[in-house]
Amino acid sequence: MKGIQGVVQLSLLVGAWGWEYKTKRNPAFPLDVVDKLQDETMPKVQAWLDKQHKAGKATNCTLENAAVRQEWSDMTVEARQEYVRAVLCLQKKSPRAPKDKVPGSLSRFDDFVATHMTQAGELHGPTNLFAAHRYFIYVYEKALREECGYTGYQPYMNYDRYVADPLNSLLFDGSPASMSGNGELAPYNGIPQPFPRPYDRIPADQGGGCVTTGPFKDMVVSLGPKGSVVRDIPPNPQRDGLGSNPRCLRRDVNRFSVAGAKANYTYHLITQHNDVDSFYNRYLGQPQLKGDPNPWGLHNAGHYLIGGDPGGDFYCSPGDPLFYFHHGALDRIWWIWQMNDPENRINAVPGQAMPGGHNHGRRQTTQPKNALDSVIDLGWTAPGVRLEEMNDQLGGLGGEMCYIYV
Ligand SMILES: *[C@@H]1O[C@H](CO)[C@@H](O)[C@H](O)[C@H]1NC(C)=O
Ligand SMILES: *[C@@H]1O[C@H](CO)[C@@H](O)[C@H](O)[C@H]1NC(C)=O
Ligand SMILES: [Cu+2]
Repeated sequence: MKGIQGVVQLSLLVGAWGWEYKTKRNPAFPLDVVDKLQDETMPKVQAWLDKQHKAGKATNCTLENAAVRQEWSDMTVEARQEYVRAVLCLQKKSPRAPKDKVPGSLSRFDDFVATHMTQAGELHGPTNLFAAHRYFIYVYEKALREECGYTGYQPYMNYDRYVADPLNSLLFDGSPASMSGNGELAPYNGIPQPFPRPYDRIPADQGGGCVTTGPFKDMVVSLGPKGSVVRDIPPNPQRDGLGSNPRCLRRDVNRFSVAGAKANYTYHLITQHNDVDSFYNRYLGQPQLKGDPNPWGLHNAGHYLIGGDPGGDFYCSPGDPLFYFHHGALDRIWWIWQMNDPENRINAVPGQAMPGGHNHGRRQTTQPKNALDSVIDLGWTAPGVRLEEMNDQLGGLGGEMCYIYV
């Protein structure tokens, strides 16, 4: 108790919430509006946890023992290299996916890509999108830790830090402590978007071809393609994309895309959408905001920052290891939104009021009345869990889910 109370009071005195006792932020990046909003939200998180504990729930998860997911550029060089090593390790471990069905999975890393492909409906219906991706990232983080000895947690990216000059950032500069750089220039036609012209596509940027720098320059992409927009990728030998199709990692680090994920967009998303369906729709960029020059929505803006192959392929996107940074970022944003009104938002599930929303994309033939009771099924990757457990990252799964973002 003593530790955290001390920090809280000290921080309140100086008018800011920091988690300095656990992690240092990189002073090269002044806090943006979303960082500030997150810091302002922390007392609400503490109050919510106190209330949960009084009610006898999630008794072992506290802000003191919660795992901490950091922004990539806030991590030390050593921590970034340790993370990179863990991902490379997962890419060398033997796959567990059934060989007959998924011959294209060449490693444990690929197992997750294959899961995202085969369970696409499970992961992407409106009721499931947030919670199922939370679970997906959690299970991946667990594999890095338990199978590859990683001692940290899954990093996320704060898009705003990579808007102006991504290729000279700590994420993409191609150094050994980066996640590798851009692909070589290989022009393609941009990424189609469901908006009226001139917003009907995100233009291509300066990449699109094979990645040639950094730790993932020799990475072998095997699964897919299945829904890619990048040219010149050899087709997969299986129609379902699960066959083996070894090729290079292609990337287009796309500034036109990430322009739609500047901090002001995220701030607007979190603060101007009280009900879960409008939050969900804005997250997906629907409908286009009046006069918005980058209307892609946070979800697409972040995905196509790392467009290419497999990053820009709806099914195979986790095949670019940056997928987990992007969905981590979205998970953080959802968490900040939830925690700004936990009583009303922690168990607010999108899509239940949308036409067909509750059943959209789901395989279960009998739907429970309440979406909270539905089961997130990641196939052979992880045990099924009730959706409600994933809504609570500070106490779900009997306290196993217990992490914060800083
Ligand atoms: C965010 O700021 C940009 C200018 O940098 C502006 O064009 C855009 O409309 C803003 N978006 C929102 C949602 O405020
Ligand atoms: C809380 O207890 C659960 C179940 O025993 C365990 O899995 C989890 O790691 C614990 N959480 C913390 C933060 O100690
Ligand atoms: Cu997905």
